[in-house]
Amino acid sequence: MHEAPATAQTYAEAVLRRCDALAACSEEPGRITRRFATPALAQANALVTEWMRAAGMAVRHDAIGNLIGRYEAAAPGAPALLLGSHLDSVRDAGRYDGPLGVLAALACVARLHAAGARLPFALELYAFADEEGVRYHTTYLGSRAAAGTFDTTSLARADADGVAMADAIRAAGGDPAALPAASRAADAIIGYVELHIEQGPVLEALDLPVGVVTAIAGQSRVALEFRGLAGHAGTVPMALRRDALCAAAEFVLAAEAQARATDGLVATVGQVGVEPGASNVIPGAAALSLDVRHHDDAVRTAAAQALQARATANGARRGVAAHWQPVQSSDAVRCDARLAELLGQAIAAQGYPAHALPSGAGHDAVAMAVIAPVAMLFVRCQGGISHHPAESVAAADVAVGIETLSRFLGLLAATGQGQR
Ligand code: HGY
Ligand code: MN
Ligand code: MN
Repeated sequence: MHEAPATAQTYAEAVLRRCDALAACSEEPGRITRRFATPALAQANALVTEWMRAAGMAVRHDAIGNLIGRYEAAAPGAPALLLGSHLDSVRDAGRYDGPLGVLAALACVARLHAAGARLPFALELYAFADEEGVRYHTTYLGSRAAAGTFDTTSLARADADGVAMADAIRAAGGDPAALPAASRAADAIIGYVELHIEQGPVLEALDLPVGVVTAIAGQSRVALEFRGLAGHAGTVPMALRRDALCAAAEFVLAAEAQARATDGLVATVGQVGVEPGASNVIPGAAALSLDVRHHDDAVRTAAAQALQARATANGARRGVAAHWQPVQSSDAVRCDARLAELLGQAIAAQGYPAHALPSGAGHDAVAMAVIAPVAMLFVRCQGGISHHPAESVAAADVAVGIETLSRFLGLLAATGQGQR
């Protein structure tokens, strides 16, 4: 008897089981940490390779280590729609930020494969190798390589263990010299579409399973170091100190105050390092990371400039030098209205309102927007929690995400055949 095609719910439950399997691919026992070009990421890639092949995809890696599955079009020579998300993670991560987008898109391909169906365009599914930028503090390494915007000067960056990026890429089986070949020709691409957990509270507050992303906030990442003078904690009078950590602490609170006072601005100091780091020594140096974001690039850059001036002034008052080193900056990206409209139609066809919302989080779509129109579909996550092991999604919401993406592919195939 012909089995009824599996429902979106069935695929969603399988996707969640696969997210659990990927969660075991970690550098750290008992928690999820899967950085760029590590054996843990290679382990995850091996699992996803199997799953891609089972869905009828031809699988390859590119020079930076992105995993790419291709599902052929009905006819040869057709352009491709790119789907994807990332498999790298932050430290002590949740299991859905990245993998859910890769595996939900893969479920849509598996549905086509199970039905023996082909679209008028090919599907290429990217499992990007580095979106978070945890190992080298430069985000979107994988998607920048695909977009042809990879900054080759970052190949010399060293990680916390002193391993240069170029060496890490080679050790993971990639080839820094072949990075130009990883970039995709824009004229052969219809667009890039990414499903991702919302990582925020809006969909849950509206009691909606999915939403369409309108734009992705721009972000500035800075390495900031305060250099004062180490000294004896017991003998240096307070008035004579050049305490680098006090200058840094004052800056952290100033950044928070500036963000609280500016609508839509967020500023975060996520990393702090103190030298020499002994309890009876006045800190001579304090290193901070700074992450500033806003959906309006002018507001973001003005805020970063004001914070740089604040760091210098605070430091000068304390006899502490402030060294401000921009690490990376990515402008805000608007999602493509036509693709977003089709996502909205796919949502509405299931009886849900097509709620549109901006993304405060960065995504590989930011990098891919250089070579293709991009669209994103958010899936509700419990409490909006992310970058945390408590990250969680409901299978029913993932099912709506898969159904929406599947319907979107049909609409794109029917409306102008998805030609750019
Ligand atoms: O930091 C971000 O916004 C993303 O999770 N990489
Ligand atoms: Mn992500
Ligand atoms: Mn993330």
